[in-house]
Amino acid sequence: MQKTTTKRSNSLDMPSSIKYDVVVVGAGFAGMYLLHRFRKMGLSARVFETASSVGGTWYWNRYPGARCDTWSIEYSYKFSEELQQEWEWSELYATQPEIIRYAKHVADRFDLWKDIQFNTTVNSVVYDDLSAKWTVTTDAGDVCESRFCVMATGCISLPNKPKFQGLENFAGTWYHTARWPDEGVDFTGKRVAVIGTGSSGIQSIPIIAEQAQHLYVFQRTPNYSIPARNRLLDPSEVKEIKANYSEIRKRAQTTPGNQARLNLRKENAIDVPESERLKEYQYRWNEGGSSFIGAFQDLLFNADSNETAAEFVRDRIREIVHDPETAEKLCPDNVIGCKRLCVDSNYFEAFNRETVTLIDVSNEPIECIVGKGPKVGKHVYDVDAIVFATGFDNITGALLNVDILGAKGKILKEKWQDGPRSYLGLMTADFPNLFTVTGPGSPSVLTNMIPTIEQHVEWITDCIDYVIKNEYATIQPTVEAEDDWVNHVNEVADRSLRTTCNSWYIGANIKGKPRVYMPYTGGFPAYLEKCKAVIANGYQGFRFS
Ligand code: FAD
Ligand code: N01
Repeated sequence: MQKTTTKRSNSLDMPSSIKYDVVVVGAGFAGMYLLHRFRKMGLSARVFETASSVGGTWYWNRYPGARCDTWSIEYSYKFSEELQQEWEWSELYATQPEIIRYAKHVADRFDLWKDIQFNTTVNSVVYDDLSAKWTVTTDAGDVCESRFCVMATGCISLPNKPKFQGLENFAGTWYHTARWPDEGVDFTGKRVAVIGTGSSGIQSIPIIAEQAQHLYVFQRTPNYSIPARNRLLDPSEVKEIKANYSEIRKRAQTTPGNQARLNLRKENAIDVPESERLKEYQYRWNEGGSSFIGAFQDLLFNADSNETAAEFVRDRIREIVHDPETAEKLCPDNVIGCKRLCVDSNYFEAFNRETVTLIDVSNEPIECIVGKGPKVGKHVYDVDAIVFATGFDNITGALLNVDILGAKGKILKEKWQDGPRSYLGLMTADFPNLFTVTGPGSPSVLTNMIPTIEQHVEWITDCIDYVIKNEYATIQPTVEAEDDWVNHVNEVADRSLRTTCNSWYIGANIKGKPRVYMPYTGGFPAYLEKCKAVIANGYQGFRFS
């Protein structure tokens, strides 16, 4: 279909409005694949992206040590057999630069660049009841009209920059891991503070520790972390994987995390003798990576079972870290796997350096930042640089950062003020023809995200195709279907141990955010079946106009 330029009739001062069939917000792996699919459907599509290039997460998170902790072979698109055969991953866990090279290769291969408008942030997305169209406005002054709108704004994309009082007085330089300078930062000879010990802190701390004259790590909550045991991929291993790629991808879909390597064992930890449990934990610890949590199927459901795995990891921390007091401070006491399990390369080992000091701020928080650095109680830590590894406003943050107004002037922020309400994480009632990729209520961040994103993109594009072919004007979920799904998402989450800690999954990291477990914990296979059944039953739970 052709795009046309029209003048908005209601105001002579308004910029000209361009019409598209679809507008996509975000050019990460979700936005890129959406564009490819819409093109194949013959639709005119425009992607708006704040960044100056593709890759989303991997464009922004360039901090030292940034790499995926999903097996690179699986953390990649599967929609094109040619693509997955031609691309060569060099390591078990790909580095940020390698993932960006991959994203650019995809953009080249499928000729995506020309329909992506970079350096442009979408400010508002407003539905017009009469025309059944969305008006999208950007900070660059674009105003465009589209029939469908897909928010591919990312689950982990809006940085959480904690509002430390006095930061503006800090005499040194500060950074956020998710907005790292392109040219990199050399900490050689510098005194550095890292605030935050989630996945980003845990990946960057060992590398900053190698460079810094002295590193102070400010830890509010210790985290469980499993060694990555990253290594180069052997060419013969890659050849074998490529020969069986579709098998591996199919197997992944039968696992809760959409990841074949996770390898969930069917037994319960509590049912096997202690010696066998320890053997399994040791095996997985030696293998490395997040498949540790797949050691037994009840680890995230039975507190006693969970404690056996948690204590195993604490014992490894006590073994690695020489100073017993530091080791104890690094030992988490919550449920393992409740917060996202971290994967590291020499994280705990970094605390054996004389130049690394762990500052426990669990009881006494960082009061403020003064000219010299962070102040805790009476002590000021005199540093040249502060690294905020303080995470994100996850899942709903980037979405609600856009002013989204639906049918009859409904405001998404208001609708979701007590927590997100979505049918399958794909659509929300009263916002016709507006889709979300990996939205709240979908397995999203609990899975290997690229193939999970593909499943959403395919569902959304097939749905739009259905709407067009059947000559409907709009589609949206019914309130009943949405309520049922939200209740189901909550029930399933409550059955697990996942709601027992202050994780970002539950919105606990952002002041004032409603405490609702946002991702779907029922596992990828159950979710996939539900999505297929909805279509098989004529888009059950949706209504058309
Ligand atoms: P994103 O990659 O977040 O892209 C969203 C894009 O939308 C961004 O480029 C953003 O700039 C843009 N955007 C947002 N709002 C607007 C707006 N208003 N206007 C214009 N543009 C906008 N997942 C895994 O499965 N395995 C891993 O190992 C893994 N590692 C990770 C490591 C890090 C450091 C982080 C932060 C996340 C990691 N993730 C991992 C999750 C990761 O976010 C997803 O795997 C995936 O990259 C998400 O792709 P996306 O396209 O949905 O979103
Ligand atoms: O963010 P986080 P992240 N004072 O929210 C602390 C993905 N990811 O960027 O736990 C002191 O996990 C906060 O403390 P607490 C992955 O999904 C993946 O590390 O709230 N501390 C916590 O320690 C991950 O889960 C990969 O008590 C403060 C830290 O900051 C998600 O992105 C790599 C504070 C934030 O941890 C987010 O990870 C990186 C304060 N005022 C990211 N405010 C890989 O796959 C916050 N903190 C490898």
